[in-house]
Amino acid sequence: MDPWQECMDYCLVVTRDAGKMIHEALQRDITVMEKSSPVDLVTETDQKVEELIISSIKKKYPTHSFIGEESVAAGSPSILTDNPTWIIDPIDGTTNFVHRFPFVSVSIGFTVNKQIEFGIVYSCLEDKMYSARKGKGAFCNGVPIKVSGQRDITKSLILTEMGFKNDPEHFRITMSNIESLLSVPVHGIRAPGSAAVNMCLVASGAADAYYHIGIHCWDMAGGAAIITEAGGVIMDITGGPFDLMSRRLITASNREIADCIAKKIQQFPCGRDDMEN
Ligand code: 2AM
Ligand code: CA
Repeated sequence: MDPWQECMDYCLVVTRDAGKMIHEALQRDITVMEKSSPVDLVTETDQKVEELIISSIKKKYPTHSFIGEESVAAGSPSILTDNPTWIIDPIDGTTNFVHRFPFVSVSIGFTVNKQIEFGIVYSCLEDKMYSARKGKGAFCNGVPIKVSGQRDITKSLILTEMGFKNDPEHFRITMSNIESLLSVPVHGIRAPGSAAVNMCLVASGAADAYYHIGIHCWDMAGGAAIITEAGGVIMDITGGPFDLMSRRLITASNREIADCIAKKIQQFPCGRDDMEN
């Protein structure tokens, strides 16, 4: 008997309800607020969707823990413990949501003893429900998915994100990393705007790798389960083991491409989710 399957089944129901709420919000005017910078956006919908998800899950699993993007923004701690923990991004791709650019997702990862047990990413506008339970494979709308299998970086399509950065040195490194990879050369670089969707695009073979410095555990937790179960690799940008709280990752269809990216990119300090920054 799988103790966490029931949680996963319930997560699918809640994620679908969250997607419906996002769809409805897209029919109305969207009021945008700024968080840490003029390009760090949040809307009432981010907050309402997170409330819906957490209140629904809490009713059924009152002893479980939660790390949600908007709850952390409002002052809740983001410390990962051994307790069963739901790591939630109610809208991953808020800037896309604001512009109605079609990669907007709900991302939920579930950990026990700090290990990811399952992940769900619902790309709402595409109506693609990605899911993965540890040891049981990755799926999109119930159909198995797997990574591309591409081993040659010169034939790869790579995803990253490149928002404005307050620190000019971080900005310079982000841009120069893109230049180094384009000069390999690779087939192309894309920035779809939702970290969770990016991981699912690699998991389903539509792209060969994704790297990012400066994201958060709620952007990565759901997708990490999906990429692993789809046969891909996920690691730290140094090439070491992936750390959910480290705010950075390289994920790829295989180790060769991941290692090539690790060699080509420079890092900059981005702090950790489990420390005051
Ligand atoms: P969000 O939409 O939940 O904020 C695009 O920039 C992708 O990176 C989105 O998934 C976005 O998540 C995520 N992201 C999270 N933190 C970021 C940061 N500090 N800078 C840039 N992107 C960030
Ligand atoms: Ca978000």
